[in-house]
Amino acid sequence: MLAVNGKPVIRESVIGTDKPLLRVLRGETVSPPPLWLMRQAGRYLPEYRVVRQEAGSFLDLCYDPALACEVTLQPIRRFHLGAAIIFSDILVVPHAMGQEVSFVEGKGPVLSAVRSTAELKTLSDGPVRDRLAPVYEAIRRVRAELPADVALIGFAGAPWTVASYMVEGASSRDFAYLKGWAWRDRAGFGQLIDRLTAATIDHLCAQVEAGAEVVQLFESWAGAVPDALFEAFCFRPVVRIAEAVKKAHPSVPLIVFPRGAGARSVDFARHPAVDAVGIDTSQSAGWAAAEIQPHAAVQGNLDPVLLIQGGRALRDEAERLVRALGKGPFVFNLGHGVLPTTPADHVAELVDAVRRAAG
Ligand code: 1CP
Repeated sequence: MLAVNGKPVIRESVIGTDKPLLRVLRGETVSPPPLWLMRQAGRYLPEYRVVRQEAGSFLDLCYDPALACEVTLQPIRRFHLGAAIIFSDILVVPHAMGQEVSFVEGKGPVLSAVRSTAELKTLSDGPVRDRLAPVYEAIRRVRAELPADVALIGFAGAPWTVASYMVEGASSRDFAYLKGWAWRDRAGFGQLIDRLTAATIDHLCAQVEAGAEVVQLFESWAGAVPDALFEAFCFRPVVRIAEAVKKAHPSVPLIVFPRGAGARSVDFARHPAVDAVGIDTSQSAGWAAAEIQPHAAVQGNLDPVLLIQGGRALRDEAERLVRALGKGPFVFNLGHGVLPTTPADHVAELVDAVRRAAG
C-alpha cells in the first residue's frame, strides 16, 4: 500500500456524487469526459441476443427484474462506460396505462391505437408505478451491482414521442393521425399529453426512489412537432416533468434529448430544471459549445453509422468532438442509439479513442 509520512494513502474512491457523470451534470468539466451510449444494451451484443431468446417476448424481458438487470450490466462488463441505463422501453408507460403493446419481430412496436378524445376513456387511471414494479426492482438490483464509478440512468419518453406510438399504433413516417388530432382538437389532444405528463412524472420519480441517479427524457420525435404546436405539446410538458422531478428530488440531474429540435434545443438548455441537453447527429458540436454549454451540459453526438464503420474515421471524429466540447461540461454519447449491426469491438475502440483524445 502507498504510504506518505508513514500513513497509508487510500486512493480517493469514486463514491456517490463523485461519479464523473454526476460531476459533469453539476456543471463541472471532467477529462476524459464520461461516455455512455444510447441503446448500449441490445442486439449488437451476442450475449443480449441469448438472453432475449430466453426471455420470450421483448416485454417479458423488460418485466423480468433478473434478466433486465443482467442485460443492463452486459455493456458495463464489456466496456469502460460512465453510466448504465436501465433496460426498459418508453412504451412501458402506455402499457401501464392499459393500452395493448407488443413488439413484433422486424416491425417494431404495435399498439391498439387511441385516436380521439372519446377513446381516452379506454386508458386506465391511477399511478403507473403500481403496474411497473418489476422495472423498479430491476433498478434496485442494478444499483447493488454497479461498479463505484458508474452512474445509473433511469428514463422515460417525453409525452409527444410516447403519444406518437399511442396514436399511430406503430412507428410512423408522417405522423398523420398524431398531428391530425393535435391540429383538429387541441384541447382533447392536450388531455392525452396531460395524462402522459402525470404518468411520466410518477414513473421517473419511482425510478429515482428505486435507485436511479440521473433521469433522461427521450423526445425522439421533437423534429416532427409542427412549430405552432411545439410550445404546447413538446416544450411545456417536458419542462413540467423536469420541474416536478426536481421538486421531488432536487439533487437528481435531468437530461433532455430533443432529437431534431435544432435551434430550439437552446430553450431546453436555458430552463433551470434541465441539467443537460442531448444533441443529435445533425447538430454542430461547435454551435452546441457556444449556445448550449453556457446553460447546460451537452451530451452527444457521434453518428451511430460511424460506430459501425470504426477505424481511423471513428477515432478522428471522436477527437474532433472532444476538442469541440471537452472544454466545458460534456457527456460523450452518440447522436442517436447504437445500431444492431454495430461490431462490439468498435465500442471498445471508441472508449479508447475518447480517453486518448482527452490526453
Ligand atoms: O427485440 C428487441 O431487442 C427490440 C429492440 C429494442 C430495444 C433493445 C426496443 C424496441 N427497445 C429497446 C430498449 C430500449 N428502448 C432502451 C434500453 C436501454 C438502452 O439504451 O440500452 C431505451 C432507452 C429505449 C428507448 C426507446 N424506445 C426510444 C427512445 C430512444 C430512441 O431510440 O429514439 C424509442 C423511440 C423506443 C420505441 C421503440 N422500442 C423498440 C423499437 C423498435 C422502438 C421504435 C423505434 C422507432 O420507431 O424508430
